[in-house]
Amino acid sequence: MFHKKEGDKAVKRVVFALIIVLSMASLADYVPEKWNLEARKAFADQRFGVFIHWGLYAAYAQGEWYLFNSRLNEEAYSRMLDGFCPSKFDAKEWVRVVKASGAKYITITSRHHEGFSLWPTKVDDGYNVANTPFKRDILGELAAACKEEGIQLNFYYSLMDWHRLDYPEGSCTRAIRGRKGKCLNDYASYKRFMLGQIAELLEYGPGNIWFDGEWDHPKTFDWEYDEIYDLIHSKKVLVANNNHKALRPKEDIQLFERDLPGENESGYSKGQEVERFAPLEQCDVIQKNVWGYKIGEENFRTPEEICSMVVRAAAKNSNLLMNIGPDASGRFPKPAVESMLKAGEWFKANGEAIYGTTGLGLIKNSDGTETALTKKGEEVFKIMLKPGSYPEVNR
Ligand code: FHN
Repeated sequence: MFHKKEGDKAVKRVVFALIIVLSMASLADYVPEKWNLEARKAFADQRFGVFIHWGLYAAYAQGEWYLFNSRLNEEAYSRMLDGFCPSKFDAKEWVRVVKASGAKYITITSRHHEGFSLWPTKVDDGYNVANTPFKRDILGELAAACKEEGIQLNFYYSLMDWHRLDYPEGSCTRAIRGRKGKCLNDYASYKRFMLGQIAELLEYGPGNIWFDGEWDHPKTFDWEYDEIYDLIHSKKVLVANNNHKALRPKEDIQLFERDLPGENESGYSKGQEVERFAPLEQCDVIQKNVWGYKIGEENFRTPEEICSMVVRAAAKNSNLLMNIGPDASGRFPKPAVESMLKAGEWFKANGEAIYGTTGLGLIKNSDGTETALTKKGEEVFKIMLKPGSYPEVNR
């Protein structure tokens, strides 16, 4: 006997399976267009970029996870909106330092997990720079300065949100005080908001949108990326997602957090296959152990370290995205600037062995040194790496 209820259930199951299969088929059928392949190549050729983590958290000077770590109530934390006034912010000066360091692009946190936006977005509840005493469009000024100097600008965008109540609570967001019992858990509304913000960001002409925070939800959570990625691709902009997973179709750049591709140094990329046909990017920190500015943390990378990290990444066919966290005044910390400018001198003399090259591998020598191999055209560069020294390029 076939009951109607069971029949309905079976139909539902078949429809559900069909939806999954069809959505997988549409992803699997994805073939990157010509502009996309060219943009991927141009991105990979740059080899060295500067990451910037900046938001309200800079005013607290305790790193970008301060809201979470301090266990402050979100409502209390967000009052810093009235205290955000980085009087020394100068986009041209940032770009001058980035360019002189030998880096070719900037990726800035347009909005980190705390939920505060660095541009006067029209689609949020006012949690953005327009409602601070500073008022200025930080991303707009930076985009203009980058354009003037031929530096590409990309936008980090947090999927996870500690401020908005429509964001569906996940493993980490559950711990944010002040949200309990208030969450609407309305992904349709949250996705509309993200699409609105991303559309605004695309108007600044970025090279890529760099997502982060997917890991707040289990694998089964459907972020409905298709619509988001299609919007980004429609403006000929690349997609990157720091989900610590293998690349999915429509994702253009594989990311490695504090980790040389294939080495799982930070523990985020265990068993992760390294893409052979997509650009790779390793991100890391200049102020050790933290992305957003932390007062009192004086452990900054030396120029020798920065150059060696770029060389090691290049040997692995990857870019390196070195992070700087500007302070509450809007300035890059002085030791970061000093290291970056010195690194720039090395790139001026040796950039040929880095930019536009293909990585041929990293050999670990028995005496603790390493030999990095890169190639441009027919020319192979052998780069010797010794701890504490600048890399030495041999042809
Ligand atoms: O939680 C963030 C962290 O603050 C930082 O933005 C890094 C950059 O790769 N990503 C996240 C951790 O995966």
